[in-house]
Amino acid sequence: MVTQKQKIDIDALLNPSNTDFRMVQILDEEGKVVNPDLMPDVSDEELVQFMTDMVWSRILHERSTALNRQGRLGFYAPTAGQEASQLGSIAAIEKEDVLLPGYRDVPQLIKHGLPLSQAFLWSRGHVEGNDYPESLNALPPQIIIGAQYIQTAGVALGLKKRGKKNVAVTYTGDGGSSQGDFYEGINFAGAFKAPAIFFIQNNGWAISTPRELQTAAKTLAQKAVAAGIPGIQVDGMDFLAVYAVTKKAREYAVAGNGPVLIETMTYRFGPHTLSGDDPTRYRDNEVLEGWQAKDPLIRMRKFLTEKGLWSEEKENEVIENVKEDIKEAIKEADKAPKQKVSSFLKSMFEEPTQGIAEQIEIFEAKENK
Ligand SMILES: Cc1ncc(C[n+]2csc(CCOP(=O)(O)OP(=O)(O)O)c2C)c(N)n1
Repeated sequence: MVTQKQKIDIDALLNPSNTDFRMVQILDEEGKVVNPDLMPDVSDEELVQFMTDMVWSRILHERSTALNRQGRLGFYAPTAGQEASQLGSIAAIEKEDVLLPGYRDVPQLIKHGLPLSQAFLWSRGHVEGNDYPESLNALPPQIIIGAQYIQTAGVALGLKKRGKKNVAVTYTGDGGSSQGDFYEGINFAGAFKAPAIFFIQNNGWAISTPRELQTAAKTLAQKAVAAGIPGIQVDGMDFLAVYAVTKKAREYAVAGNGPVLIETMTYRFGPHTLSGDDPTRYRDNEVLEGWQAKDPLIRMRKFLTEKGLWSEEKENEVIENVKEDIKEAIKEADKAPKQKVSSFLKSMFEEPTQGIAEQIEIFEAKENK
């Protein structure tokens, strides 16, 4: 009998045939519907709200940049380019769901219920920026890359154990998807079927490290395979696609099936943060221009204008309202008492530990001099 000799073909292993990580898109760059089957069931009012949210975020970005340059804001991580990824996902999330954002995810946090004045205080490093209203189901933005993935797995398991029909939602970047915490978070949530939605906002860069050097993986969505959970890649410049995919992922998680990993293909138009990063030193202007043509606001504007739901006047009205809200919020933030080290220490524990209590005493003595 002739037996077929088995061989180990490592190259073949690189091409798993059971996975499809093609990018989900509904609206193309021209604002044309390319995938009508996937169109979410939303009203005209909702469509207008989606565009309003993105304009709001773009203006908030522009004003935050100016306020930072004037010394009136502190830390700021630019959001321009990521509006569809950020606002499209949060629009599909319920207020009772728990949000665990990263430092670039302040727009989602505000949409989830954080007063704008507190977002500004957070930027200034003021302790009151982290004193959240009881009704806000969120943690403050995480600065440690990837750490929020672990917290999300735990929060999601807690929701499940309490029998809640809610999800925990988190975001990291392409850089964050290389961290140990990332793998631990998705693995744990998968093992315990915890209702979590894990976003990787692939904006092309982790400071100056390009996506190509981040990993040999073809997509970041496929990292879900090893954790035994679904992974999906979506056009992160297409609000409707991000919204539709997030809605489906939420339904899946709430039904008890476990977590979902979503990679949004987006781009950071500006610098990494306003703390000294200069992207012209490491990236090609032509590539940036290519992505600017994919601007999520442009395609949604075209789509809605065609439908007779949007106009220049409407957009200007939204812009004026946003600018007014921002002025008011800065005024409100300015009213906060001067930042004290003792306030930070006091906010750490309900009952301060002995060491903290001693430090509070030392700092209060200095502050009261
Ligand atoms: C554990 C950890 N290592 C390093 C840093 C410094 N750091 C801040 S942002 C950043 C890059 C993150 O890139 P990415 O995850 O792609 O997110 P993006 O900023 O592009 O949204 C790094 C390395 C950090 N904050 N935490």
